[in-house]
Amino acid sequence: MNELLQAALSGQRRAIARLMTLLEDDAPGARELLASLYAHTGRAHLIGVTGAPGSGKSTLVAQMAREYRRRGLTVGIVAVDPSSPFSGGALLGDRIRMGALSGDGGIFLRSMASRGALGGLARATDNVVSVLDACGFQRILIETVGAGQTEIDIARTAHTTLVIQVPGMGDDIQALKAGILEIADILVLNKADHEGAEQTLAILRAMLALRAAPEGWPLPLIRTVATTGEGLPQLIDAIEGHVAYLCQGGHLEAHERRRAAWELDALLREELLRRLRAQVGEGRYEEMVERLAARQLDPYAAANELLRARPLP
Ligand SMILES: Nc1nc2c(ncn2[C@@H]2O[C@H](COP(=O)(O)OP(=O)(O)OP(=O)(O)O)[C@@H](O)[C@H]2O)c(=O)[nH]1
Ligand SMILES: [Mg+2]
Repeated sequence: MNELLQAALSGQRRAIARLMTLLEDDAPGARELLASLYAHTGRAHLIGVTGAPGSGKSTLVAQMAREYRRRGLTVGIVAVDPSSPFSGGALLGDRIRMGALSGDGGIFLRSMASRGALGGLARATDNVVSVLDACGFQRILIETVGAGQTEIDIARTAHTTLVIQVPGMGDDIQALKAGILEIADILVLNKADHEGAEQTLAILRAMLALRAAPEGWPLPLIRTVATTGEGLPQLIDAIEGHVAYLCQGGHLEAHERRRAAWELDALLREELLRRLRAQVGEGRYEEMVERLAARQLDPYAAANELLRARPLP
């Protein structure tokens, strides 16, 4: 087996980081590495943490890591969109360091820039998660800013998805209406020390009560103060409850099948598109885009024409 892979699997931190970088850059040999890696994955429990900018995700993730370490579990952390400029939040790495967890070999943190990841952020995240999983980290926390597609993609990756809400009406409740409840396995009201927390809690409870009676997993609502660690044992208990739930009755297998199909479809879509575009030629493709933009064609007609197109002689 590849030396670097061996070193990473035996827990050498520099090797783990280097392996992640190779995969991120899609360096020569990356595909083979990923293939060897894959056989070692499938043991970690993946936990997605999503919510609006500044809702306290990084602070919460640092506290979750601390609580898991107390319980003797190792933790990998992936920060997909570290601190948006407008929230005033610190980088997750800073929070981990502040929490004096950085010297702990049972924690591995990787930050990912959302720009420029080859093959898209979701795939890059999957690769980092695979490395952490293969290297034996038992719980993997994935922080993403709730901003549409990314959070949905991460929810597909994660076994357990936490949706973070904060006190206050308006946008937060709008986000819930926009279907975020569908991806949540656990709802968290963070900043429960803020004014209006009780009111928001009441609204959230009412919304949960209004939902069609869920079969199986009853979506829990946990209140936390990430800055002090209040509510963290309850949050980790809820996550572990979900782990236990998934392990019964084939839920985990169903989740893995959905995820596998989704990953395969994503790769096929990309490759088929690449082949089709190569076949029709960039010129004709661009021409079709122009005609579409000029409303000379509708999207279905344009797609059909390209699908029927034969390579130019
Ligand atoms: N009062 C209070 N402040 C909190 C709480 N949780 C987080 N904060 C503060 O809220 C700010 C943003 O926290 P972050 O953890 O950086 O939030 P984030 O969601 O990771 O932010 P982005 O990654 O930038 O989207 C920081 O100043 C935190 O100290 C909480 O429960 N109560
Ligand atoms: Mg953050």
